Amino acid sequence: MTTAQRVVLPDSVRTNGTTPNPWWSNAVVYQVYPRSFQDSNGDGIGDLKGITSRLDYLADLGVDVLWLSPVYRSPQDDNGYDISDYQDIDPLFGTLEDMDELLAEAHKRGLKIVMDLVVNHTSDEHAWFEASKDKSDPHADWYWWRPARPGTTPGEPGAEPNRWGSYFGGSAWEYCPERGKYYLHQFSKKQPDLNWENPAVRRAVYDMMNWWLDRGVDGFRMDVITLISKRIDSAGRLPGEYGSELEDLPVGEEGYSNPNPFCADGPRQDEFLAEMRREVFAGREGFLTVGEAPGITVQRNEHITNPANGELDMLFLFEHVDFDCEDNVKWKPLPLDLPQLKRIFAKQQSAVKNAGWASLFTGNHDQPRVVSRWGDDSTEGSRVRSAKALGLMLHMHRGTPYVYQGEELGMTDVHFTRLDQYRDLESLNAYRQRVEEAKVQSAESMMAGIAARGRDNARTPMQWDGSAYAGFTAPDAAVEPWISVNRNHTQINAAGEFDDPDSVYTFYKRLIAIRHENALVAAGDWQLIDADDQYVYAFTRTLGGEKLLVAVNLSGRTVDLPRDAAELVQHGVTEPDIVISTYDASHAVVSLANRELGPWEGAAVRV
Ligand code: TEU
Ligand code: CA
Repeated sequence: MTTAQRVVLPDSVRTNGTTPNPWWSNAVVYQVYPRSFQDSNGDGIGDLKGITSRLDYLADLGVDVLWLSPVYRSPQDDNGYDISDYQDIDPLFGTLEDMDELLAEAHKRGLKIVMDLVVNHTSDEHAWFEASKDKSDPHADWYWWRPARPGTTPGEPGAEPNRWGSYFGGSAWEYCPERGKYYLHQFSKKQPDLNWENPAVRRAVYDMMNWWLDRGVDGFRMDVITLISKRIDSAGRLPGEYGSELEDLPVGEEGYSNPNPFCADGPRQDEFLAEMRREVFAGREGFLTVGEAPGITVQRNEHITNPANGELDMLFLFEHVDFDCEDNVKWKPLPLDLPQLKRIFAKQQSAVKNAGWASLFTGNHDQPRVVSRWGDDSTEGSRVRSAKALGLMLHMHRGTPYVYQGEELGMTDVHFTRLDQYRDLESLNAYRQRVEEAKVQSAESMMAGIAARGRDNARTPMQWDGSAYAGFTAPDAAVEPWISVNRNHTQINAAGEFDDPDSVYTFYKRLIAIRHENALVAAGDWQLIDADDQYVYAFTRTLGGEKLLVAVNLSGRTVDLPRDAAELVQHGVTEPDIVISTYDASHAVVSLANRELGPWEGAAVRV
C-alpha cells in the first residue's frame, strides 16, 4: 500500500486565511454511497462491513477522508436522507458495533470518517415527528405546522398554507388529520422540515452531533444546511401564508412556486451555524465540516467558510452543476458551455482567494457521472482520456477535491431505457408530475432527461471486478442488487485498473499524491487564462517563485493552445517540467511545442 506523504503546509503559505493551516488544507475526500459500495451479506444492498472490507483500496488510492452518505435508521424513502433515529444504524447497513469497527479500521489506516448530517428534516417516522402530531406534546413546535387556508377544506387541493412545491414533486405541504394541520416538507412528504427557530430542536441536534464526535467520528457533511433558516415575517408566518407580510412567488409551469428563495441562506443562517460551531466543535481538533449549500452566493461562501466567522470549514456550491440545463429545469439538459463553467469556477476561486475555502466536486450521489456529462463515454479511448482530463481540470484547482465513488475508475452513466429500471423518487416523481400531471414535457424528452441527469446514474453498484454483479455482491447472491449493475462493468472495474499504469484509477492516485506533495497545488494562487476559449480550460497556479500552467482540452478534437497558455510555454518545455498529463509526458512536450492539444489532452507543466 503506497500512500503519498502528505506534506504539512508551511506557515509561509496561507490557505483559508488562518495560520497554521487547517489539517485538511491539502486533503482529498472520497464520498462513499454505502447502499451501492460493497455488499457483505448477500442482500444486494451495500453495508458497513462491506466498506470496512474495502479500506485498503481506499488507503491505496491515497484519499484522506471518507464521507459516508447516511447509514442511520431510516424507512429509506430517500435512500437514508429520511432519518428516523440519528443514534442508531439501520439494520440494512449493520449495527453500531459495525460502525465502531469501521471507525477503528479506518483510523488505523490514517483515514478519517465524516458522517452525513441530515438535520433540515427528519423522517416522518422519527419519534420527534410522531410526538409532534399531538399539539399538547413538548415536540408540538418541532416542525412547521400550519392551518389550512381560511375558507378551504383541509386536505383538499388549494387548502395548503402557501403554494410552495417540493423538490420531489407535488406540494411542499402534507395534511395530517391527527394534528388537523399541514406540515412543511421541502423534500418528500416523508421528510418533514425541522423548525430550527425552536431552541429545543437545535439543542437536540447539537447533543446528537456531540454523541457521534465522542464516538470517534471526524466531522460532518451537512445536508442542505443552508435551508434551515426560513424567511418568516414578524408574526412568524411564511411567505404567501394567509396574512403573511411577505408575498409568495408566482407558480411555475408545474403549478407550484419555488421555496428556495425563502429558505436558502435565511436571516438566521450565520447565527445557527456559529451556535453549532460553539456548541459542538469548540475545543475539538482534527474535524472537518462541509455544508451542502444550494442557493448560496460565492460571497456568502467566503463569509461562512472564513474561519474568523466560526461557522463551517467549507461548502458545496451548486451553480456549476445547475447551469447546464434549459430554464433551470434539470430534465432539459444542455451541452457544456465551457466558458460559462470557467466563469463560474473563477467566481468561486476568487471569492476565497484570501479567506474562506472552496470544495471541488463534479460528482456525487445526486449528480450524473461527469465523464458522461462533460466527457465522452462513447468509446473506451475517449472515456479514459476524458475522465482523466476532467479529473486533472478539477484537482489542479485550489480547494479540497471530493472524489465520488467510481469516479476514480471512470465509471459512466448507466443509460437505462425503461422507467422501471430507476429507483430514485426524484426521477420517478418528476416523470409523473411533468409527463402525466402537468403535461409540460413529453415522455420521450423526460426519459432522455432522466437518462442524462437522473441521480441513479451515480447510484449503480461500485464496479470492483468483471464478475456477474461486479464484485459488489457475490456472483451467486440469492438476491439481485437493489439497482442494476452497469453492463459495462466487465470493461470498467477496479480489478482491471488497479495495476494498470494508464488507468483512470492510477491517474487519480497520481492527482491525489501531487496535492499531498506540492504546496503549490494545495495553496498556490489560481488565475484563469484564455477565459473565452471554448475548448481549452487553462489556468495558472503560483506560489512564491513557482508557477504551474494547467491546460486541458475538454473536447474530442485537436485544438490550438490558446494565446496566453502558448506564451507561457514559448521557451519550450522538457519532460521533467510535465507534472502530470493525460497522455504521456513526451506527447505533451510535442503538443505544447506545436502549440496544440490532442483530443482530451491536458497537462500541468512547470513554467
Ligand atoms: O440534496 C439536496 C439537493 O439539493 C438535491 O435535491 C439536489 O440538488 C438535486 O437532487 C439535484 O438534482 C440533499 C441530498 O444530497 C439528496 O440526496 C437528498 O435527496 C436531499 O438533500 C434531501 O435530503
Ligand atoms: Ca448488505
